Amino acid sequence: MTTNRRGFLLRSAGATLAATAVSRAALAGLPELASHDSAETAPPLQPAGGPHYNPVVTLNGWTLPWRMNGGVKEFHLVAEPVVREMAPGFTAQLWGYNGQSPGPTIEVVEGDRVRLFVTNRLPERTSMHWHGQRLPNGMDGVTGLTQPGIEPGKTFVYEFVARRAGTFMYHPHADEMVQMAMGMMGFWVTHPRTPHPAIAAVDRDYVFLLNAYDVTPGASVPRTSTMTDFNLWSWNSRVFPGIAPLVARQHERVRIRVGNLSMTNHPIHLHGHEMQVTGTDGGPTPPASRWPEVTVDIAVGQMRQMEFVADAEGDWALHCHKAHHTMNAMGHDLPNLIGVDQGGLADRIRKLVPGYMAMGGTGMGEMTEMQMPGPPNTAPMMGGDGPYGSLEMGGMFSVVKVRRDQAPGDYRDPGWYKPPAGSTATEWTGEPPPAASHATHISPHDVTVHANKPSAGGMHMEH
Ligand SMILES: [Cu+2]
Repeated sequence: MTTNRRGFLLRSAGATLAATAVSRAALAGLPELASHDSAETAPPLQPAGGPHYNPVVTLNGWTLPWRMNGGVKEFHLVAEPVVREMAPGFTAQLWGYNGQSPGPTIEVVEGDRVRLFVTNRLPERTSMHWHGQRLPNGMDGVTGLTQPGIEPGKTFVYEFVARRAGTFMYHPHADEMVQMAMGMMGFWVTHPRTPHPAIAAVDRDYVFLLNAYDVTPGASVPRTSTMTDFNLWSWNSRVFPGIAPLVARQHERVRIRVGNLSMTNHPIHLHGHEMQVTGTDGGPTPPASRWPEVTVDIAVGQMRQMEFVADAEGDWALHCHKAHHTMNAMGHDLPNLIGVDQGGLADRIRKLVPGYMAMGGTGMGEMTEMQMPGPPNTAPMMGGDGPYGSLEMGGMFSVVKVRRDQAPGDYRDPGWYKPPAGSTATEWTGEPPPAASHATHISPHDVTVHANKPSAGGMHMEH
């Protein structure tokens, strides 16, 4: 049985799970299959019964309901093809769990005995690895090493005690290159059972995974053999402007937990505040070892939990600092034409590369305003309309929205920040600066154009 999104929202809003009252016969079967078909951020799933914890919020995702069965928390994950809206106007055909990529977040308490049913609805075998967990070797989910693969149509059962509080993830250990490039991954949070000296109570606790895809503009299925040259850099399989904001009430303590299952590192940069790394997938960092950062680099296969006090009101950018990772599909493999008189140049290149469009002669910002057309089902190269025009961003970018009047526990987008009068950068209207003494002129012959590049990420468009 599939729980639709409306049903899920109603259940989580009621802070109770229907799963607590199931018949004995039902408990002998698989847990009810919960599925989620929306890319909106679901409200946090409040724990039914004790112990209490402040649940996490999965950006553009949701948390998997469970049922109690004889003192064991039971979850049901289904590996299956999914359709993911990665940004408005762009939908990808991925593989994921329970209707989405990434799969739902699993949230438990230290000491919980957990039973996880994993059903395979993919055309090839898979397995599930519980990244970072202390567990019996045979539950570690490495195909061929600790278990046979889960063949299509089959269900495996994993069971272990969540021994260590912290930040974890799950992903297949089977045909990894294909299955992770197709979006198979999910988040796992184990809350401490009793207060832990190195794990602070926080007011907001956000989680997301860093992932990347290579989808040819106009297509919808990722190329899985790509090693480094991805063209969609995403958080929870979403690209800006499709990534939800992280909302906080002023002075709240905020934790952001991030895991990296892409193929390169991502320096995650927060504006206007200082963060501390309070934990990794190896556990909480000792408080005496912490130092302030405004950019935290997250290497491949690593997780970092960062914390800060949201004491400055405003709309603060949170993004990967690799500039190519805040661009969407069509921004790659372009010649730099800044300062170039392009008269006739594009026509000449078009003879070599049908459908070629040039980067703008003053940079690429101008192109976001032109709303350069791409093939159908292509994320805009960069964009996102803010209160002052285009943000000229794509990919791994979002906004931390800190508001004095945001109610505790309210995760709704408060809209754009309205700064106090006189506190915003404005145009100088006094005497203009002297004109530049000389201007650089670049001739078209100085520009390198790779006419033989395949069209994977470039702006080679068919008309
Ligand atoms: Cu990055």
